[in-house]
Amino acid sequence: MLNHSQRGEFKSKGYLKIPGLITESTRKLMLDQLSDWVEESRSYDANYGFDTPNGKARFDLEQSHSSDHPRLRRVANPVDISEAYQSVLFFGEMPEVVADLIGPDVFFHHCKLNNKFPGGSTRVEYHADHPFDPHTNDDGVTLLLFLDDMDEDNGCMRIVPGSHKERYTHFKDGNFIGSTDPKLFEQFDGKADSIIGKAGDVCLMDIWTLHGGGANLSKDRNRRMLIADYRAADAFALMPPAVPSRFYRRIVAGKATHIARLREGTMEILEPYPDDSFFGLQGQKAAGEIVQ
Ligand SMILES: O=C(O)CCC(=O)C(=O)O
Repeated sequence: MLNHSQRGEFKSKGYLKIPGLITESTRKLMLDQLSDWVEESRSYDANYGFDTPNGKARFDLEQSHSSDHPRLRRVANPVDISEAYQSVLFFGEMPEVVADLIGPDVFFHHCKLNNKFPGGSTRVEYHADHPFDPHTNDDGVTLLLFLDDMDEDNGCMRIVPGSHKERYTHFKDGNFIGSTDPKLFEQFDGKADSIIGKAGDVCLMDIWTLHGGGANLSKDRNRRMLIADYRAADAFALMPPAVPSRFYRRIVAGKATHIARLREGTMEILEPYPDDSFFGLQGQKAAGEIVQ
């Protein structure tokens, strides 16, 4: 599906945008499902849905969440509970474009649905994805599927081009902090590209590429995005997955192998973090938590 120049762009910039990769009817199915989850969240006042492989909450609520103003900011592994999400991520164009970059043999690692509400405070600090889930090799892609039009006004992703060729610690004082050093954020902001796109577009990102995203400052525009992590089939985890899916290591292109390929180098290894939420790890409390 991808041509030589698209693959070259991915290699040099660490990311690649592809317009219009899902149909309007598929997008509607995914959004209808999400609306049901948002409705359901009205009856909770703290993170919930502990039926996950590691017992951490599937549904993550922003601090300002209430039954009148539901603020479901993230669903971990929607594929585990929705066929609409399974068909998008396991079949057709998504695995195909990923296999063009890291294939032929690819497995699904995990996914999450980020939901930035208009006027919400949720933001994402600069980080790379590989440090969360280190493997024996780093042939991996994070796929971002836009469920809404996105720009700076509603908190689009910001990606630092070329950063996949560099390495930044995600540790501070010996602890994994889920982001790079906050002192560097301004510098990254000066270099980052705003990933502006239309609903249905996709952005493919190297798992070492630094990225983040501001809050949704708009009055009335949702910013809903599905994020899926895929790895080469010969990459084997160095520790349990941070957000385990019941479909972890499902082959989506090519075939499985039991032979690990190793990349020479060094790698920071985190302890599994107790926080139920990625946002908690980055210092943003969830509903029902006490702000110190
Ligand atoms: O939703 C965003 O703006 C960024 C998402 C992200 O990088 C993440 O959740 O790991």
